[in-house]
Amino acid sequence: MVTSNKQKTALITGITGQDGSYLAELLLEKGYIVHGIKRRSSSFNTGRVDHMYTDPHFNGRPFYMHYGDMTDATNLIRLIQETQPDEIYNLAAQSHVQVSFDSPEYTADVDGLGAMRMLEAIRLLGMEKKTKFYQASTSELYGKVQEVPQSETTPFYPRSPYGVAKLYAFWIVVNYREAYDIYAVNGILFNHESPRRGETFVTRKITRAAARIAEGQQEKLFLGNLNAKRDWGHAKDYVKGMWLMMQQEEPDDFVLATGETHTVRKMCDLAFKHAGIEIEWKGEGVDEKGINKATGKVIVEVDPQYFRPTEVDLLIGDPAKAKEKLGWDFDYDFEALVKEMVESDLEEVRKSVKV
Ligand code: NDP
Ligand code: GDR
Repeated sequence: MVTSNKQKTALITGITGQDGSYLAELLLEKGYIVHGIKRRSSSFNTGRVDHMYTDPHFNGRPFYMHYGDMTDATNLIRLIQETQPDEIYNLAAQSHVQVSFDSPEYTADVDGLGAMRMLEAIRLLGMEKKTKFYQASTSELYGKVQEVPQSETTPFYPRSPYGVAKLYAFWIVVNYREAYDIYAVNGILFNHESPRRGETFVTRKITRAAARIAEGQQEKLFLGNLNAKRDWGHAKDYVKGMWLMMQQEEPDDFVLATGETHTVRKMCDLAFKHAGIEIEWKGEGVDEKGINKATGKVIVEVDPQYFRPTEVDLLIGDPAKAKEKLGWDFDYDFEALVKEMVESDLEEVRKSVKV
């Protein structure tokens, strides 16, 4: 592998996920050598990053993938030793909050201990002065509402095994920073979405269904809690913030958010509107139904199987510190985000219908 002295090397865990794919693009554009860790799977799981080998814009740029897993410490140590990264972005996680109630031990292992394994590898290899570490922390740490808007000083009160696992990761980052002087940071990121968002997260589930219903490919959409409020931004904007956090004089933790919050119901209204459907809401609680105003057909129903044992009711972040100290800001507002996601899903549905 030919490398110039100035060229930085990054290692991204979770590169095949939504954020990993956008971050890899950003770093390749900035001239980094990018290494990513992917999991062995019985089917293809690299759909979000394959274009980095084939798209002429990226083709020829130094992009390498390695097999690995956050539960496998020796594998992680070897990969860090072999790739000698200047910056590690730890994005790998069992990232679905509802799934974490079904798989709490696995979630703790990957999301909590996984972060510690990476930090411990840096220490074991004596790379404390060379390698910076970014941890994908989350607004789920805030959980039960303590204050709004939530900032770096708001107390944590996680409400799921996912949130609790990420709490361990948050504090192990702080501890390794203080104990071993590692440049290690937490990005406390509020929900961020995109056309690459996994299909079981609520925004993508809604935009996909809106497109499919508009094109006559689906009758109804079943959702859980319509009253939950989230601060939704665009993943492309948020990976820029991750990079900025790694370029500072001193390591520190930052919130990235838009400062606006919307209910799941509002997200539905907007997505369906972009797909050409106006929704009218009737009923309450589990009997609440979203009706297509033009046809009178029920298109959204509440299904209690999607309710969580404990819910995070309201998230709204205060990104003032990131704006001031990092110069970070976002380009996409909520409306632009939803529009892009619906348009992308409409295109996908229309393509699949033609085949
Ligand atoms: P995704 O679910 O899209 O991606 C998760 C990535 O982690 C995938 O590449 C996945 O691999 C990988 N992964 C899962 N388990 C393991 C494992 N055991 N070993 C190695 N890799 C594994 O998440 P996002 O891109 O949305 O999020 C990135 C990170 O940011 C996550 O840590 C998430 O918890 C956190 N976060 C996300 C926010 C958001 O709104 N998106 C907000 C705040 C934090 P595979 O593709 O094979 O499944
Ligand atoms: P979240 O995202 O739990 O905030 O975690 P998700 O999109 O799963 O849920 C958002 C809210 O919508 C409600 N909801 C539904 N959720 C899903 N998935 N499916 C449904 O059918 C449905 N109906 C209503 C949920 O109850 C919830 O209140 C995301 C993940 O990316 C985490 O990894 C990340 O840390 C946080 O965002 C910030």
